[in-house]
Amino acid sequence: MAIDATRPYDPDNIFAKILRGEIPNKTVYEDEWALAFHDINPAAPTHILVIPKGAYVSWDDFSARGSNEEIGGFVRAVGHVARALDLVAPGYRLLANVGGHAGQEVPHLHVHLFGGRPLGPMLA
Ligand code: IU
Repeated sequence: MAIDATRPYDPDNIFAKILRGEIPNKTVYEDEWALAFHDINPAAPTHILVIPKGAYVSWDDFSARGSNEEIGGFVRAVGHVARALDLVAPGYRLLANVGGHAGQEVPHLHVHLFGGRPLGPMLA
C-alpha cells in the first residue's frame, strides 16, 4: 500500500531498521550521508536503492528539512554509486516515488538507481 508522504517519520520503518543494522541487506556503498543496497525485487539488471542516513519520509521531506550538507552529501553519494558501478557510459535512471500517486511503499526516502539494460521510455 502506498504511504501518505505528509505523515511523520516512523522510526520503525524497514529502511530505518536496515540503517540500524537490524535487518541484513546487500550493501554496495556507505558513507556518512547515505547507504546504497540492492533492491530485494530488482526491476532491472542493476537496481540499487540509495537512502539518506537521516530520518526523512520522502524527497519532499528531505528537500524541505534536510540541511545543505545532508542534501549535498546524499546527491554526491548517488553519483558516486553510479560511477562505481560503471553506469555512466551505458546510462542509468534515477527515480524517487513520493506518496500515493507515485506508489511509494517505504516511508524513508529512497532513490532507485536502474541500469544494466536499455530502460525504455519514461512511464507517465
Ligand atoms: P517504492 O518507491 O517505495 O515503491 O519502492 C520500494 C522498493 O523497496 C521496492 O522496489 C522494493 O522491492 C524495495 N524493498 C527492498 O529492497 N527491501 C525491503 O525490505 C522492502 C522493499 I519491504
